[in-house]
Amino acid sequence: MNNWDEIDTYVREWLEEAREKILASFSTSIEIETKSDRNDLVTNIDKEIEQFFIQHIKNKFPDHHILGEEGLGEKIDCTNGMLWIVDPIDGTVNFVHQQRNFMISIGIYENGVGKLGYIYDVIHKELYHAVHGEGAYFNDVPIPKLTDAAIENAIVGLNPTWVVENRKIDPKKLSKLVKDVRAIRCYGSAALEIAYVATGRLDAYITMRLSPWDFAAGKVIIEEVGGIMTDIKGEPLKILENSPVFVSKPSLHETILNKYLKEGSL
Ligand code: 2AM
Ligand code: CA
Ligand code: CA
Ligand code: CA
Repeated sequence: MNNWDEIDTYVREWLEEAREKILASFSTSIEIETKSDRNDLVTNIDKEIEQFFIQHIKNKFPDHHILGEEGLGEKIDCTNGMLWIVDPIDGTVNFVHQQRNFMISIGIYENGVGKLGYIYDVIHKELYHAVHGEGAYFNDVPIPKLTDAAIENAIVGLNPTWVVENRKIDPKKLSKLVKDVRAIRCYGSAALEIAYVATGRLDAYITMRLSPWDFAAGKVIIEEVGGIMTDIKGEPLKILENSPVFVSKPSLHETILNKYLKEGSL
């Protein structure tokens, strides 16, 4: 039996310490490298913060497993036991260019079930978190269950990358969606956008290319407020696999899926 309160206390302590490190890094010269393409960046700070969490987790919970974006954790191929899924900086391009609009994202899973989720907005000092079965919180205030929104009143998080020619989706499908909704927003941090759906600032978020560390924490949070997170076919996500991700208020999820995303919906 795990002591969730004990884990929660440590996570909060480490998030604060990580925040201090990130803020201090703004007055240093940051080393930036590209990863898969020129829009995919990593810095020495991403690596340092990941290493910081790994060291603390290993020290306090030696039998827990850790998957981190920068690969400093373990190679994980099964969900047995306790698994921490860590994105030290989600929104690295924003971190580098804007020094805002990035998050620390930590999902804690037990035998494949999301138990705790933390998304921390370092700059605003705002914590989104959820405890499986108990609810989700914004700065420790309970987040109300999501109510529905009509498509014409909806604000949808979507990167314009997916509305121009691309290899993942027919751009015509998404351009119809862009025309029908009230507004589109693109923040450049998947964790932030999922947290925004959970708190009703966005009604839905669609993206074609996420990894487990981008959505692990968000999934725990969104499900606690009655939101739905699937791939763009409406299939459940597998926690260790890369996938397109579609997260939304409940009935809007069905509407967008049937009217815009499914095969033959045009
Ligand atoms: P990251 O900043 O941790 O890499 C940007 O639109 C969002 O998508 C960010 O949350 C970013 O996470 C994530 N993302 C996932 N894979 C990406 C990739 N290959 N290139 C750029 N961003 C990626
Ligand atoms: Ca990255
Ligand atoms: Ca990420
Ligand atoms: Ca990252």
